[in-house]
Amino acid sequence: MTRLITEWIRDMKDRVEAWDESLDRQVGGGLVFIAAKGAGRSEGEIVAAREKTKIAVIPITSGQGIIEEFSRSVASILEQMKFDVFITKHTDVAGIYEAKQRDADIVYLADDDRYIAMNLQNKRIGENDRATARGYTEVLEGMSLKTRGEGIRGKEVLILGYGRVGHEMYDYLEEKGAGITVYDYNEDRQNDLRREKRKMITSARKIRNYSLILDATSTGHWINPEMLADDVLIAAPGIPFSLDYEAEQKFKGRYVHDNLEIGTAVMLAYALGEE
Ligand code: 2YJ
Repeated sequence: MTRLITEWIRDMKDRVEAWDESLDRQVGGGLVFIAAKGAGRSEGEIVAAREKTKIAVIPITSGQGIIEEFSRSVASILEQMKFDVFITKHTDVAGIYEAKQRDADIVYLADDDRYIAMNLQNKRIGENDRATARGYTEVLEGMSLKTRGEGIRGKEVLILGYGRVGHEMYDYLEEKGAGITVYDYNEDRQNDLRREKRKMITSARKIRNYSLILDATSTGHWINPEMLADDVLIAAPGIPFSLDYEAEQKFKGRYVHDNLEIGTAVMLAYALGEE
């Protein structure tokens, strides 16, 4: 799994508003819309929760420790969704205690393995892998509706990368009734796919044959323009971003990629209480 580095998120708090607007233009809805869709809720429920939900972001020092700007970036995404957010002064267990003392309803916390939003009132948890997979599947569907006037039900979608997020994408695409093919260069994962009798391609040259792609790989910059169909749409949570510089230029407007925003937004929709 990719550990975020400060460089990738440094200016997030200054860019999140513009990013949200560009998401809206490309997908037909911004962060709140995607959060609601990804968690199977209505936008109204999220809007109504703003007034009564206080969120604490707790820096966690375990493992490789604090990532400078991580808590600030998470907070800025939740603020962009117009929620009341604070970052605890204390870290770790003392931070959880502080959050509770200051009346937080939901806490956000991440170590090197898991990133979760936990509702202290009702025990609901928004988990980042699932939230990211579902949010980005909705992004792909939104892009497809916007540019082609059709959703992804009955269409073939290629998942790149069969790790934790790739698996979650598979389950959600199945729920949505899409056809699914997976590409992973790792032989152990190819064997898993064979065992599970799931459709796959093992040659990166075949990626060109697909016009809907969900990318959950973390190699970075391994896709060049010749590897993609001209009309491709790509929803790509994998970090670092898979497209190389030329592909990024050529396919501008045909992909959505972020470093933290969509997963964080969908986690909130999962963690919120029932109406
Ligand atoms: O609190 C902090 O500053 C750090 N403990 C944050 C750690 C963030 N964790 C990661 O980057 C992990 N790779 C998990 C993120 C899951 C993204 N899918």
